[in-house]
This record gives sequence, structure tokens and C-alpha cells, in this order.
Amino acid sequence: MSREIIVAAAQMGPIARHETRPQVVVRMLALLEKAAGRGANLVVYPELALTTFFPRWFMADQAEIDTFFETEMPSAEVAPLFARARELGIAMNFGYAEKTVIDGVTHRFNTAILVDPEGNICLKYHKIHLPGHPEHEPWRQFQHLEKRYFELGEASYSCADVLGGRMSLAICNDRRWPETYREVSLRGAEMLLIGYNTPLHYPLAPEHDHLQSFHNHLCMQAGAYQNGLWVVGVGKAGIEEGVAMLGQSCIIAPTGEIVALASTTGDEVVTACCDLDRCQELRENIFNFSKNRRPDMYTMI
Ligand code: CDT
Repeated sequence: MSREIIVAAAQMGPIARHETRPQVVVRMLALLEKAAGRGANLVVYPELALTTFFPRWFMADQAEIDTFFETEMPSAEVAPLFARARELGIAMNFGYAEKTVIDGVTHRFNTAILVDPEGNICLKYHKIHLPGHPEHEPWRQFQHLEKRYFELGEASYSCADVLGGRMSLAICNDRRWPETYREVSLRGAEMLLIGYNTPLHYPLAPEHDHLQSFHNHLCMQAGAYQNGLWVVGVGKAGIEEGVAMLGQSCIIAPTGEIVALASTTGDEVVTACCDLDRCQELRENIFNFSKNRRPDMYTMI
């Protein structure tokens, strides 16, 4: 079986608060068709792809907050996306706000799923590193209330074997943590899919605003190289409800090189042919992890 897959990073431009799920799904379908036209086997969409990035607003009414959450996947509104991807034989990854009941208790997660080419959800991930703050902070230009609206993901990273490769998922802020890449690579992941929503302005350190693009690529390129895996980072870009969001969606080879890069802040597809066997160049040659790693020396982690 060939170890080359064509991956499409399906960046999305701003999603307005009033945009409905069916309207967003129409946009995702258009990106899917474009990716299919380029021979894609896997399409990667952003974090919270079905709605605007709602944690930017303080809301006290749980019923209003819940309008941004999905209680089933695929929902009737998202089913056309699943159906078309299955028809095309394309795997896909996207993020959404998930409301679920486990043992009679309601939970809300920032979730990402991987859907295999047959339309089955083969991997689900709950965001581990939730950024932001839990309380309303009116001094900010906009809020970042992920810590209020979501629970921390408590299951570790996991992998699924899809398209002849081993895939794993992370979400946005997770990409800034080296542990994310190390953990998934030790679990055998050959490709890590990461959706994000990154405001260009960070109220707590505005002196870093001009570094957002640099830090975005820095952490994902370093994570790819130091762990010998492909990384696909896909953002929701442009001015969304008055807030500038980072684009710069990209596909990164295990060498750390960016091999495809979005050049707009709108809906855009960039593709790359990714040879999963290239992970071995780093894992078995450059670093030779099994021979040279010294876990006995890494006592603080
Ligand atoms: N969505 C998300 O995780 N965004 C964060 C912003 C950090 S600032 C609170 C990110 O890491 O890009």
C-alpha cells in the first residue's frame, strides 16, 4: 500500500455569529469539492469549524451558550458533509463544541474528530490545554472564555490507523506545548492534525501581537522536526466579529519544512503530497529515538 497521501488544509475565513450551521456546511462542502479536485485523501478544517469563535463573548444564559454546541455528530445539519466526504472517499478532521451526557452528567468539550473515508468517526479528542479565563474580564477588548464554557479534556492523546498511516489530533493551544508532539509521536503518530482559532491580539502580552504568526509556525515546525512527524495546522482566519484571527494554515514535513502555506485570510485550500515513510528519516536516522533517547535523564517530566 502506498504511504503517500494527499492532504488538504481547508482554512476558513470568518464565520459571523448569525451564520447558521447549514450555511457553514455549504462553505465546508465547497472546500471539500476543491480538495477533491486536487486529489485529496484527507481534508483538515479548523477548531470550532461549525460556528463563530463564541468564547470571545461573555454569556450568562446557558441556553444561549448551548446554541453553539452539538449534541450529536453528525447532526442532521452536518450530515450532508459526512455523506459527500464518504461518497468521495475522503477522510476529514474538524472541530466543534460538544455537549454530551455521560452517566447522567452533562459535559461540554472543545472537541475534534477524525472521520475515516467510510464516514465513521474513528478518533475523538477533547482539548487538553484550554487557554483563557473563566470569569468575565470587561477590561479586555474581547473575552477568551474557553475555561468557562468547556471542561478540560481528561483522556490523553490517542491515535487511529487511517489511510495507511497513524493519525492523531490536537486543538489550537495544544500546539504550543512540546508534550503534545512528544506524546503522540511516542504513541506512533505519523501525522498530527491541529485546528486553531488564534486572535492576533493577546490582551495579557500585547507586545507579542506581532509574533503570532512566527510563534504559530515556530511551535508546529519544531514539533514536527523534533518528533519526526507530519503536522497539519489549520486556522479560522480574517476579521471575525471585529476580531482579527490568524490564518497561515500550513502543512509541515517531518523535517520541519513548510510544504504548503495558505496565502489569504479567507476560505482557502492548500494541498501537499505527504509521504508518511519520511517520518523514519528523523525517527530512525537523524535522531534514532530508540537508540538515543534518554528517558532516565528526563526526570522532571
Ligand atoms: N483557541 C485557542 O486555543 N487559542 C489560543 C489563544 C491563546 S490566547 C488566550 C491559541 O493558543 O492560539
